Amino acid sequence: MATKSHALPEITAYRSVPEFAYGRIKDIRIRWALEEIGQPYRTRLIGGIFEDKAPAYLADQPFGQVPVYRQGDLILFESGSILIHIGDTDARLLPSDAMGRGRAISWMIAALNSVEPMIQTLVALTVKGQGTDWLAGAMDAAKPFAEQRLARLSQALGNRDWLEEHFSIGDIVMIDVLRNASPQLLAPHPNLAAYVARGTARPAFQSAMAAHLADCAVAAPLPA
Ligand SMILES: N[C@@H](CCC(=O)N[C@@H](CS)C(=O)NCC(=O)O)C(=O)O
Repeated sequence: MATKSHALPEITAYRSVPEFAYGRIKDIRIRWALEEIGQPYRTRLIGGIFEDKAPAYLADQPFGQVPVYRQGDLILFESGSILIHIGDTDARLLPSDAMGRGRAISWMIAALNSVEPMIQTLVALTVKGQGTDWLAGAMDAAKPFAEQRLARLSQALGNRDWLEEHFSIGDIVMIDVLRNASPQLLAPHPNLAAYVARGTARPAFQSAMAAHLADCAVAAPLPA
């Protein structure tokens, strides 16, 4: 399990992002987990999302993305890996028994690997395809994959509050992923819409989002 360190955790975040990404950057997942367990942290702002990243940043995050987590000598990248580390310090986020821990991590990886790519593809197409003649066809091709994953997820969640008996890092990532699904995509699954509403109503999410938005501005559009 995690080494206890008394150093204050630091996470990276952007100073500015384009409008479509405002309130949707993945440092929110980490802030949310830290807020859930009352762990104070500090933020290191690294500029704009599309600015070149300094070599020192690329040494910490090879893809130049947010978030990076630093605590003492420990430097982690990838939101999933960071959440397992934080979860290992507090069973309210990640149960310590093998079954509970494994199930929560399975859900978190399912969110990252089986659900997020489908939804992210639709978001990327919508952003990049605005005003093009290929957008409608590309959306028609990509949407069934997202619809199928959401239908399966809805079935698995059923009428439970959380993916397993207790709230965990699996719910943090799954809810954050589902926040990016369009209302039309969620509409056939009222239990998923309610699940997102339940998660984002948690005081820890609200505090995380407020802190995130306080750090981050909408970037001015690039000159034409
Ligand atoms: N798999 C990474 C994804 C991180 C990610 O997509 N970060 C975005 C912001 S939400 C970013 O920094 N994008 C800039 C880029 O990819 O250059 C994680 O979960 O940490």
